[in-house]
Amino acid sequence: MAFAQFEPNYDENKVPKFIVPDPLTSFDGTQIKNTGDWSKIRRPELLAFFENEVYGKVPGNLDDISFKILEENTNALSGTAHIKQVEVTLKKDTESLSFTILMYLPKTTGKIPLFLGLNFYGNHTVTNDENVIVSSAWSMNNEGFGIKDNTATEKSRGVRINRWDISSIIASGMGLATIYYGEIDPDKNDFSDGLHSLFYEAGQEKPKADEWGSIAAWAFGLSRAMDYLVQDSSVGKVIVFGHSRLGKAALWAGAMDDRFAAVISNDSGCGGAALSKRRFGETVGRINESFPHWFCDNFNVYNNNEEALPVDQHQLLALIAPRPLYVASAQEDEWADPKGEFLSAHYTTSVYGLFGKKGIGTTEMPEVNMPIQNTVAYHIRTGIHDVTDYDWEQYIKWAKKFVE
Ligand code: GTR
Repeated sequence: MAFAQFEPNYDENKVPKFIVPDPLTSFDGTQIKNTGDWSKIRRPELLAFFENEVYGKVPGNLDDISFKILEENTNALSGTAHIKQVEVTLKKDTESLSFTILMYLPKTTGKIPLFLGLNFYGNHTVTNDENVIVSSAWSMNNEGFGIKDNTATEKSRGVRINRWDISSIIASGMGLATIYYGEIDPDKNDFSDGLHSLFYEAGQEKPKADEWGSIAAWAFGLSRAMDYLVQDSSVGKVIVFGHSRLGKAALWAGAMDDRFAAVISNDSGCGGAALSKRRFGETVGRINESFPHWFCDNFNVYNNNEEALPVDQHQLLALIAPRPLYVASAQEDEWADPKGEFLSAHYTTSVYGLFGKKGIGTTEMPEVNMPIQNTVAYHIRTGIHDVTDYDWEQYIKWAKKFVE
């Protein structure tokens, strides 16, 4: 069935009626009344569901991981920041894969809290600094960014500065670590390259139905970056951040790996923060048709069949509890269903409540540009699907409450 032929629904009156699966009722009907039962019964079964039916599981363990500092400069950003480029190499049998973490740290002493996020076009696109290495990994063609033949060049240096407010992050006393997602797994429906191929059995050409798609591979990359960050003595708490498809990856990384102190989803939409059962904007069928490599093949069962899902995305978000969680939307980003993102954050409240943490009690969406910043935070800003200085301003303000 070609889901792309269906007109996406943007009419609130046409949202189907559905029951929001209760985070505190287990699949066999057991009521979850305390954090012990949440951690022992409910959380593991939800995590297993998302692992086997949505994002797919990692099929094995690496043999080795190693880190190499490629560049270090204590006088970056006109002398205000310390920059590091660290190569992470993953090994499995005879195969290996490397990606580079670009880090900007304020020149302060002590452990620096930082945001860790994947970027879409290469580390060199988030800065004008000429020392930042231009990735040689597969890149999405983009004429405006001077990327053709899937190869990045000098021309794309700095083209995504607008999405990474590094100077405000540094001025706040926090740092930024970023990685080009294409170095972990190229974003195309082809499983011959990237992380997946390291784990194949003899003769295998693509992951099995319950094995990882690209989102889970990007999330795995974030966790391997975390393996480095936890042993870097200058790094404190790490907040995993992501926009759009990379917001989906940040959420999955945060759910799987509790070393991430907090999680930020910026406009992550379908398969991210938004409730699938609302079928508003992008739907499960649409996303699986447009991006067949993002989720595991088992997720196709729910194409145009969201009512059959025994879970919804608020339960992915709840897996992050009791750690701080920020969900953000943009007013003009209807494709990502801002209301579905908001409600999803709201429906985690009972789980955060078990831990004595404050979620979002109301089902009423806040006005635009009026953030709610509890342990669970939410804002909808004016504008389009993007990451803006306004978004960073909110994330920094919120993060400062718990990182020190
Ligand atoms: C869109 C996709 C969304 C979102 C977005 C992005 O085409 O339908 O789910 O992930 O791409 O990553 O920018």
